[in-house]
Formats: sequence, C-alpha cells, structure tokens
Amino acid sequence: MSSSVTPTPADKFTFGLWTVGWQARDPFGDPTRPALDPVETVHRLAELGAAGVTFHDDDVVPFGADDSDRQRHLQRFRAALDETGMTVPMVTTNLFTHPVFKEGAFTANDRGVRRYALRKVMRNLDLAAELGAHTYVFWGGREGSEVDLAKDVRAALDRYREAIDTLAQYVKDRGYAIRFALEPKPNEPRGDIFLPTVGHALAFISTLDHSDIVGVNPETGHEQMSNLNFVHGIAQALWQNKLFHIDLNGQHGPKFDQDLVFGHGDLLSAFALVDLLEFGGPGGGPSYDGPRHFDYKPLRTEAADAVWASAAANMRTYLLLKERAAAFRSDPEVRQALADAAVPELSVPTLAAGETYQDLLDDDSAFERFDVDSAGARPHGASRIDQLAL
Ligand code: DIG
Ligand code: MN
Ligand code: MN
Repeated sequence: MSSSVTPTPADKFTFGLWTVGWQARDPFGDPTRPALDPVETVHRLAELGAAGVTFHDDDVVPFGADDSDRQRHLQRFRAALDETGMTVPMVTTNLFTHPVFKEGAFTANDRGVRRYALRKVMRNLDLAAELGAHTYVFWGGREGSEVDLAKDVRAALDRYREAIDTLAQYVKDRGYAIRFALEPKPNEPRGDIFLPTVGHALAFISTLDHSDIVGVNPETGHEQMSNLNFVHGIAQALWQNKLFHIDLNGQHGPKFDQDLVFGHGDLLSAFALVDLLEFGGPGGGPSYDGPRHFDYKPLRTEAADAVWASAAANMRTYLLLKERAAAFRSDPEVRQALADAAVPELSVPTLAAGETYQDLLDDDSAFERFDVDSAGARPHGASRIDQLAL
C-alpha cells in the first residue's frame, strides 16, 4: 500500500469507542456482534494508525459502577493509552441511553433529571481534563420532543443555555483547557431535536454568556439528514471560527441516520470537504487543524472481525481523497477552469479599498452603464470543474 494512504498518528485520525464497539442492536433487531473491550479497541486502532480515541463516560465506566469498579476500569483504560501512545482529544457524556433521560437531560421537564445530568457531565469534565482532552462534545440526542404542545421550547432553550453556561463557568473556574462543541442533529432518537442544524447551533451559541469557549461539532450525516450541504455548513462554521471538532461519516441523503463509513455516501461532497479541510477549498490554505474524527457505525451485517476493516476504510478513504484533492488543486487544467469561472474574483471586495457607498452611487459604470446582458451571458463553467473533480 503506498505510504501516502497509510494512516499515521500525524494524520490525527480519531474514533469514538462507541463506533467499532457498536454491537449493532437497532430498533428492529438484536445485536449481531459481541461487546468490545475498550482496551482492545485502543490497541487495535493504534495498530491501524489512528492517533486517538474519544468516548462517552459510560463507554469506559459502565453506568452505575461503584467507585472501586470505576477506578479499575479507568486504570485499565489509562494503561492502554500509555502502552499505545493513543491520545484522547475529545470526551463526551452519555445523556441518552438510560431511561432517566427518556424525556430529555438538560431540557427535561423534570428538574431533578436536569440537575442529575449536570452532575454527570461535571464528573466527566474532570476526567476529560485529567486525560488531556481539549474538546468536550454535547450531542443533545434526547433534547427534543414528539409533541409540540407538550414542550415549552423557549423554556427548553433557557434551560439548555443555563446548562451550557453553568458548565462553561465550571470549566473556567477549574482552569481546564477545554472548549465545548455542540453537535447538531435534526431528529432520532427524539421526534425533533433542539439545535437541529449547524445554523441553529451557531445562533444559540451567540446568546451564551460563555460563547467564547463554545463552538460546533458538525456531523456529516446529520446535516445531510436535513437535506443540507455539509460543505456549506463546515465552511460557515470555519468562517465564524466555530469549527471546534468534526464528526466524519457517510449518509445517503434525507433518511434515518446511517453513520456510514466516511465517503460511503455522497463521495463528491466528501471530496470537496477534504479539499476544504486540508487545502482551504477554492479559498486556499489549510482551514482546520483539529482531529479528523470518525463517528460511524460498522454495518450491522458485518461480522466482529470486519469492524477493523471498516475503521481502516474511513482513514484510507480520507487519505485517498486528500491525495486527489492535492492533485486537483495543482492541476493546471483545474486552475484554468477555476480562473475561467472567476472563482478567485469572489475574494476581491465589492467596494475598492476606501471606496464609500457614495462613490458607488457616483459610479455610473456600476449601474447606469452596466451591461447586464453581457454579464448575463458570461460563461461560468462550474460543470467543467465538477467533471474535473469527478
Ligand atoms: C452521535 O452522532 C453523537 C454521539 O455518538 C456522541 O455523543 C457524539 C460524539 O461525537 N456524536
Ligand atoms: Mn450520526
Ligand atoms: Mn456524532
């Protein structure tokens, strides 16, 4: 296998323990695979060239474990990290599996559940800091509703903001080098989930007291479930300096969350995404230096030993697309096609340096003498660029 597509820790690939560890239980079927020991996952992913792992609290320490059990699980996990050199760049909380969260966590009507959820996160923030994580993800899988009339959404957003700001204050007071990343998803498991898209999350973040340490963790399939363009969502998150983390996977358009291997959905979109992350897209320059994190599920039809091939497929696909995006960006035919389509011209401000709107009003070439017909007839050649990419 050529070296450029053999993953190494320098590629910053990370996986959630819950990905390869998914036993493939779904709403209509029992597990098809046995449980995976997190220690084995750490070793196997290290062997495949990953840089690190991420986890929900309950992925490492079973829900409800007593303190001595907790310490034993953590000790084994830490030992595996030490033995492999695997890092833990991101940690998150399971606020969705146990029935206590069935009606929500931060936004549950039941105030006791909300207080319990905050404490569950605070305990795991301490662990995240101990393990050197710099990003803490909040996926509000149960924050939502099925019945509009049974949920006061404005109150829910008040409680969501109260939770995030309280936890951000905790992180700042403790001096943890941790930033928060909100992960949008439109629905599933709740009928409708709050903060359903990158746009909603960015708007919500702008209302927080501690918005300085809160960004987004967009997931490929989650935006595409809403029939949105994932590359556009990532580009706006970058444009607002709020792309704090990313969940990469594959999805075949608006349907249930498939969590496919990266690239096994809309491959051209995956190509444009890698081009944007690695080379800045048409604008140029690397745009993201965080972990290339995969949040995917091996197909339920895969046997236990096949999950490792699917994990490797995520990284190989990413590296193949990175290699081809570099070739695309350096191809003279592509450069010419981009120039013909005036792609670089978009980076030129519409008003010249120091030009005022009064100067614009005084410039009759901008309007009175502007030849709309010749402008309207100008070729743009986007499909030629698409074909070159393909
Ligand atoms: C699902 O897309 C969510 C959960 O797996 C987890 O909380 C989060 C972490 O990336 N993604
Ligand atoms: Mn998903
Ligand atoms: Mn995710």
